[in-house]
Amino acid sequence: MARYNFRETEAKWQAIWQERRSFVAVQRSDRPKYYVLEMFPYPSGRLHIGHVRNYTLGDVVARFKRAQGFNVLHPMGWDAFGLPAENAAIAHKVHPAVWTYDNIRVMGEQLRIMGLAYDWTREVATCAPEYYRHEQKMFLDFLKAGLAYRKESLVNWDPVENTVLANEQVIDGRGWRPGAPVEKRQLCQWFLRITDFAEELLDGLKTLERWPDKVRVMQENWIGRSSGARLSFRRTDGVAEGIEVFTTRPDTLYGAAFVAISPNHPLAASLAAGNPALAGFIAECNRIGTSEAAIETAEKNGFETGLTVRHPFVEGAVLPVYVANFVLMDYGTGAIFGCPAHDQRDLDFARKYGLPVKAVVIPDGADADAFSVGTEAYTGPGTLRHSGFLDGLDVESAKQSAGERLEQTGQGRRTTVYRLRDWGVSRQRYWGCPIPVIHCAECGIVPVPDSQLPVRLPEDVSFDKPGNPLEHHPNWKHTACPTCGKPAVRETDTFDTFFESSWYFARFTSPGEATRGFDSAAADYWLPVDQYIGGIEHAVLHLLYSRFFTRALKRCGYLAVEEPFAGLMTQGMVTHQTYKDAEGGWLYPEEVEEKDGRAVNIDTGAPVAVGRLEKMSKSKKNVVGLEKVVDAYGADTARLLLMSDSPPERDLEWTESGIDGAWRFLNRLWRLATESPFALPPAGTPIPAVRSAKAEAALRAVHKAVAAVTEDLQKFHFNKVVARIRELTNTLAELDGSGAGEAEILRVGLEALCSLIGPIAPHIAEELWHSLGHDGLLADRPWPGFDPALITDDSVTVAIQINGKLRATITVARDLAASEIERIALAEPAVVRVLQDKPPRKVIVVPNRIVNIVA
Ligand code: ANZ
Ligand code: ZN
Repeated sequence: MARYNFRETEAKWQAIWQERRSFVAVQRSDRPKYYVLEMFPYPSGRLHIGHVRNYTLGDVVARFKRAQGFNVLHPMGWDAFGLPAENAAIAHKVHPAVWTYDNIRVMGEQLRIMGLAYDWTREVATCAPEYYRHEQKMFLDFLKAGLAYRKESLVNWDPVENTVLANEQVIDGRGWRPGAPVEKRQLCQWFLRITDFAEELLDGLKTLERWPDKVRVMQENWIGRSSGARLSFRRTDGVAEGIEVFTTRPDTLYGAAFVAISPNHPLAASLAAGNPALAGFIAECNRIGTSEAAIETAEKNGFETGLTVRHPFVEGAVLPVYVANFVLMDYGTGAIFGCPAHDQRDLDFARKYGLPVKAVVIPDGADADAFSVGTEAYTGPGTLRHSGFLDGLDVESAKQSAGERLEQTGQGRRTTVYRLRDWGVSRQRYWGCPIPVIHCAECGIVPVPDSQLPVRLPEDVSFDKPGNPLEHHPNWKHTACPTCGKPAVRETDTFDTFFESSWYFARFTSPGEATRGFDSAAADYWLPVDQYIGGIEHAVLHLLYSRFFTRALKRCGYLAVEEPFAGLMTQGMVTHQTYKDAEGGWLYPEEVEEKDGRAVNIDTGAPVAVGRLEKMSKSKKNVVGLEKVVDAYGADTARLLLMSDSPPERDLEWTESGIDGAWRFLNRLWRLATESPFALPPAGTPIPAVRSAKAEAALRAVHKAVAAVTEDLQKFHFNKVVARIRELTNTLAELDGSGAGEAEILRVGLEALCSLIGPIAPHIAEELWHSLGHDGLLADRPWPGFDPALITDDSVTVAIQINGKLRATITVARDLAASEIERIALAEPAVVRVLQDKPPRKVIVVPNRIVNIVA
């Protein structure tokens, strides 16, 4: 028996698709467009088999939609700027560009051998000046539109490397590389005004019906809208300027015990000037990173300033002012009032510093005078007490009422704040897009004129010194001011790499466009992306930045859409068993074999501990190389396994038996089509009207499979698709050619199988299609239809239960009358035996499904 020769076949069809430009997209109005996109990869090295799941998912969608008659755009490119390239430069003395383009070449080849239906003519690499020059222009347009600005902001400063670190580079308060304790510093940085769109970005989530709920909730929380009030506490020392706080609970004002300001509040700095102890406290606070998470987990500490402020409603009452490490400078106003009885953090703080705890919201049913708060703050609903004009109100009414009073007395106003911060895009890095501005001593910040774009990265850089190589470069930053012509210096910061990924989906719509990044008409035709596919780890930043960027581009006249991604699918991980030797070192799967139910090291025979299933990752060595699988089994087999067993959003376990099973199935399909024991009629032979019962059943199975697979593909239930294809293959394998119509139906069935498996295993499908006598490409063939009359069954199986126990099943005509079903059920021998001549007490018939008998 000839085995399917995947090696020749896969290469052959890949060459044919390429030669015929099968997947090259063109803008056309005669078909509905469909844009499917997988999050483009960072070219970090070599892909393993777990990496290609999401590309395969996208490919199945692309091929299916194409067959359904859509005009499909399915592009691929490289998110090519980033820190790993610089680390490679430091570790291996290879230039970041060389490292990056090497990886692009390797990974591109890996994607090609998977047979993915990309329009490679649109490939982009974001580190190319032809790409990044456009985002320099976009940035300058944002600057003009007031959407970009520069301000002092706190950064994580690594005092050893003399450089800024991103939050994710700070681990337990230390820099990730040299491990030195990190400090906070004020530095001038560029920001994009994403907060301008906070409301819109929040409201827009409601329109994204084809996004997973959890992603929408995560974005909602990230944007974090809070309604409350700002109010100003008057100082008792006569200084006119009060301390302004933000609160979501103005109803609790009568329970206020203190006011606290952030260590980075301007008032804290001015108080510290005459107070070394306070200055020391502030320095101590600054030793932890700027991230909210770092602040959240640190122990709550305060410093009493000696300042006091007046209560806004209670004549004569004063509150102490603290500097407290848990108050963030960049949320609300950077100052709070604390109400210990109704906020856990305030309560912990009050207990630590001996401040009063006065409950003002009394839970319903509790006694107002007896109710007190111990170690747990009360944050639930209730009625206001000990609260002057608020007494007797519920929490919501009290918030309103307190807000109104603050406004009437000129002490504050109701307001909404967002957790969302403006997007800091400055990075002190080499391998990123240069920020196109020039600093002139006379003129200030001067945008680089269009005629001088792009500002290219210099190639001759050295990574010998810590810090930013652009800063150290001997002459790159020295230039002439475009306005006055005097010597000036370039901005040496580069953009956060999320900048590039915030608009690449638009670039793909017209990748050769040379003036604005993309052609507006092309963007408006193709966008939004109909189906976006990627990891859940991008649920917030990348997806939120892209949504913002699209709106900012719209405001600047680049395009018309607001939401870049109409549909989103977040795929699960590919997992694999982990292995450890006796010393606790990880082992690769190929170093391990199962022998007599025990795992042993192939070379040494030493026992191996089989560990948990984990996400495939190099660090645990539980990876399977992509080439290894493709060399041994072919891309189709790998693709089939990647689509089998688990729905896309769930994890998928990669096993040796799984790949073997997929391989055996494809060979089975191959033999069924090429080694049929009876001759197939020529293509196009009509199915005879008179056919055997077996032929009739097989024909129905074909139409049912087409109907079901079509629906499952539409819903992305790819694992079910695989199951149905296997089922149909089994049914067709039972035909022996003896009955009328069987040969014709086997042909029709095989042709349908080619179409159905085509999106998943496109090479073998193309080959079988060809071997069935067709000249054109399967890739160009429309998706098969089905006859609705052939997919409904005219008989149904009905279960019979007696006292809840299944006793028999009967097959009856669909929609048979209940009385008739009851008669047949009661005559069933198994039922007669159990009932033993006694009439049943009750019979409940659910037509087409079940008969329940109570004996
Ligand atoms: C008084 C109060 C009493 C508060 C009470 C809460 C409960 P969300 O919901 O996250 O918006 N807060 C305000 N600005 C802050 C800052 N910069 N750093 C740390 N905490 C800050 O939280 C709003 C609440 O967090 C505000 O309401 C304020 O404390 C605190 F029983 O004011 B509240
Ligand atoms: Zn100048």
